[in-house]
Amino acid sequence: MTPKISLTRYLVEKQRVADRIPSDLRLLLEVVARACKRISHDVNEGALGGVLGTAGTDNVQGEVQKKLDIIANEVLIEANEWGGHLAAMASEEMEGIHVVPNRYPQGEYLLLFDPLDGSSNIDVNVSIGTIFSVLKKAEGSGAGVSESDFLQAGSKQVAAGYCVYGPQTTLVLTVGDGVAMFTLDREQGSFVLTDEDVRIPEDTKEFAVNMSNMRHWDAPVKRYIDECLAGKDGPRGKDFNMRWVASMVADVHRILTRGGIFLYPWDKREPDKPGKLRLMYEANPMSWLVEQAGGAATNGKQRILDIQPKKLHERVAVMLGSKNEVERVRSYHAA
Ligand code: P6P
Repeated sequence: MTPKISLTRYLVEKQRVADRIPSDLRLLLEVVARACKRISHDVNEGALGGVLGTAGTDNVQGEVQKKLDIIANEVLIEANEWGGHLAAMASEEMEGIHVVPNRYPQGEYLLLFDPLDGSSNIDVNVSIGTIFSVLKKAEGSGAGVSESDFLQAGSKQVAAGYCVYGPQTTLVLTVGDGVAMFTLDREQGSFVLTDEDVRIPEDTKEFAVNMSNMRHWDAPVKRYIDECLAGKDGPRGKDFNMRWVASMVADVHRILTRGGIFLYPWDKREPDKPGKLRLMYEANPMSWLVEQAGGAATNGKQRILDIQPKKLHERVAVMLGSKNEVERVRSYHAA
């Protein structure tokens, strides 16, 4: 029987053969994985754990916080404070950065996360997830840490991933040489390697977008979706299927698993905002995972990973997934 490769063994072997994972980064990734196991447990308790519903507060984005948003954020903060691998953390749920307290040693890594993405789905028992991105303080940035240390393009990430809490709890990770998936073995209490070379098909017949926003889109996005809807009698010459979970982690996991294109474009409801999704802890980690699996990710005008962030919580339009479809959408923006 093929031996089960645990996340720990995978990281140790990746460290030994590829020298891609220095010890502090390996510790960081194992700590994040353990935090995701704890979040998975809390999510799975649902009503039995009294964790459903709202917390009665809004987050920095002005969105109503769910109890589990706050729980997940606290689990990640507490798990990562003491290890000595991090300088600071940033979260969708916190306005400013969280600097590692002086009572603990500080490391060189910066951890960003959306602790529980898709939380509007919690109360209706639909898949949600934790998204994380790892940066390093720039060489020579000196002692201390500030928000400006985080403002690095997505191409500077040293690790990125998510944990989807669905029928399975699955951790998906890249450190820059491909994408691996690990499924939580609840009997062993460990993540087990279940796909070590995730590849996205370059073509697809499946798009993911919130169609209710169609009247608000820019012409290039409307053209792309209209052509998909026209099916085999239209310019694409093939029929398309549509999926929209309204949980980015679930939609991206489907695309990493069987292909597809995900779109959350700019729309004229809030014209001053480039998009709904956040660059630093949603679009960047997901875009790196997708590119590492052979896909592509654009904001319509440029590669998402090339965007130089100006603010920690800035938003971005996102079109990512099967390479040839993303390229088509990008070309419509350039037309
Ligand atoms: P809408 C969840 O709130 C989220 O940030 C993403 O996970 C998801 O793709 C999107 O928003 C859903 O947005 O407008 O369709 O509810």
